Amino acid sequence: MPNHQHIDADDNIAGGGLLHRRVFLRRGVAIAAMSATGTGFAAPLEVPAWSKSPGSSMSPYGSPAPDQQNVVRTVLDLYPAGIANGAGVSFTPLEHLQGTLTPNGLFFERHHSGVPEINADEHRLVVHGQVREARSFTVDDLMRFPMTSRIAFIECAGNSLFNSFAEPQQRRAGEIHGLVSCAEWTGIRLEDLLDQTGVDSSASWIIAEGADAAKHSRSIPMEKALGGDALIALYQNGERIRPEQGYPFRLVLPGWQGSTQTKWLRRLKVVSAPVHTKDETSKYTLLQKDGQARQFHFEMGVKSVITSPSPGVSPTESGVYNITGLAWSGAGRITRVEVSADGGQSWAEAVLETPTRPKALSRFQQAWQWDGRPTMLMSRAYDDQNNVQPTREAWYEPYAANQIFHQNAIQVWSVAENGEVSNVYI
Ligand SMILES: Nc1nc2c(c(=O)[nH]1)N[C@H]1C(S)=C(S)[C@@H](COP(=O)(O)O)O[C@H]1N2
Ligand SMILES: [Mo]
Repeated sequence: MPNHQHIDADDNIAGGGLLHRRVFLRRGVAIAAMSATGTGFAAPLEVPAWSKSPGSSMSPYGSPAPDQQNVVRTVLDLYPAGIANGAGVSFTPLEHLQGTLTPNGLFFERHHSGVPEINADEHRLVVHGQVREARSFTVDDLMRFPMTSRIAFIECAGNSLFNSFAEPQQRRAGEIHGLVSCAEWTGIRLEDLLDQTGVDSSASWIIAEGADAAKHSRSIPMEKALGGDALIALYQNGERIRPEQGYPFRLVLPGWQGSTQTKWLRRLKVVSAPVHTKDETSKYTLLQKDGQARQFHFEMGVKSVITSPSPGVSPTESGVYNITGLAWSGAGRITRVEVSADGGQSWAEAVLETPTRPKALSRFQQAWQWDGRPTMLMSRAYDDQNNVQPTREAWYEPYAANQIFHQNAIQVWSVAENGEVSNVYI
């Protein structure tokens, strides 16, 4: 490429051909041509078409960047159309996201009977049962309470169930592990609400029922309800909670099974024993080897997953890469994440982004120089309650072969010579 540069006498700032750096600016064209190798920068900077006239006007509500059409949830209807509409899941595309908060439009969904169209003016929250005074609250009533904000993940008990299959399923990171999302929830402390009705001393559980056709219902121990972190959430990342997440409000129980966090909440009944609803007997129980099913296993286990590299997010050539991923624990705070790039023979402590918050997603980073040979990448998380993420084999130990819930085993990504990443069991 022709390069009409000229070196002035005062460009020489030292002997041996050392030049003032301004010559680099003059040599812009040559350097731009070199930038294919990653060493150049463009100068002089051309003025692109989009900079030559004013852009579009302000908008009442923003939208995602234009090249993000593939950054969407993967929707999985669990039944054929017409059988049980709206019963299914949609997965957060974890491999496309950074940071630790999930954009509201990409928060995963799990509905047992679709998203009800609730008229918020007519919707009520009834608190009754073993209380001093039963009450019915409108949305406006609830809006008058003092509000608390808390960053918390929600994870479906069925998250990662694809790794319970006998053969490893070839799906993207989010399509295996994306039934977890994290938001800043704002609402009323459940404790403050129950203070309004009073709770009998004989009461020890609360039934939380939703207004959807499934009447999703769970029995919640009183200790969690009064424990300080339980919320009736009206806001999600600052805006009113989305219809998919439970508009006009939902229960948020940080660290617990998603299933316990009743959306479209319409009733809290204070009782003295769990009521064994369909949602805590036919589902969300953990079948053991001995044929017994463990009920009321609420806390989500310590877990992590590498989101890059991952299937579809492949290294292209040997060189230095930044491995990144997410870690979380329903028991508390992530204290350590280790990464292995040799199939678990050796581990390095990854860098955790701080602050790490209890019962919220944490992000880890790990520099990696890939030599271009096949290898296996894994991550292992630790929390402040002395829990360690198990291997798949160790995780399975107590369970029957078809047990799928609370799958928090170490994910192994195999990297092939051509950089392709796949899901493997070791
Ligand atoms: N009313 C009602 N609440 C519900 C559900 C439901 O189907 N109906 N699904 C539960 C399950 S199983 C999960 S994992 C979470 C999912 O919350 P999300 O859709 O906001 O991600 O909501 C829980 N609360
Ligand atoms: Mo769930």
